[in-house]
Amino acid sequence: MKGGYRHVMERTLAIIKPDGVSRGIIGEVIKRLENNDFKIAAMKMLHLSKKQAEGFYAVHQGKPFFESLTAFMSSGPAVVMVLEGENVITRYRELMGATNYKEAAEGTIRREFATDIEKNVVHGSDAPETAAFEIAYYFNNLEIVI
Ligand code: IDP
Ligand code: MG
Repeated sequence: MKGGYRHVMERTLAIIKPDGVSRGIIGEVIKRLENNDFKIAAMKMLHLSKKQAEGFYAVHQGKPFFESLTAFMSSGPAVVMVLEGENVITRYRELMGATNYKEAAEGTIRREFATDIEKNVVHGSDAPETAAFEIAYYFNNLEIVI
């Protein structure tokens, strides 16, 4: 393994959350994806029901923020995307920044646009297993075009 760097082709699930859509920063997020060489393999807009948001965030069931988070995620339309590329899970999480925008690195999407620890504009899968579950939650194979 040259240089100790593993080249891993991956897919990840990205969401522009309802706060990002309602504040008119869909284009801003997509511009950053394109500028940073992320390949968009699938994309659509949808408005989750409360139940659908609870299913998507089932891993957080029982946490104090679960009720509020799933209400927020079902409060309006969101843009869901599949991104594909080498180490895309980590690379996209770096572009997003930390969950809490106050702790997010300078220049990240959350640092620049989030208004709240909950309303933090974007979602990204955190591991290959969660990415597979999350992609299948929104897309079938015919909808993933590369
Ligand atoms: P992540 O989106 O950076 O992976 P997670 O811990 O998976 O962060 O949490 C999922 C989402 O739940 C966050 O993006 C944020 O919207 C919300 N959230 C996480 N922690 C808190 C909290 O302490 N208070 C309120 N909302 C939170
Ligand atoms: Mg997460």
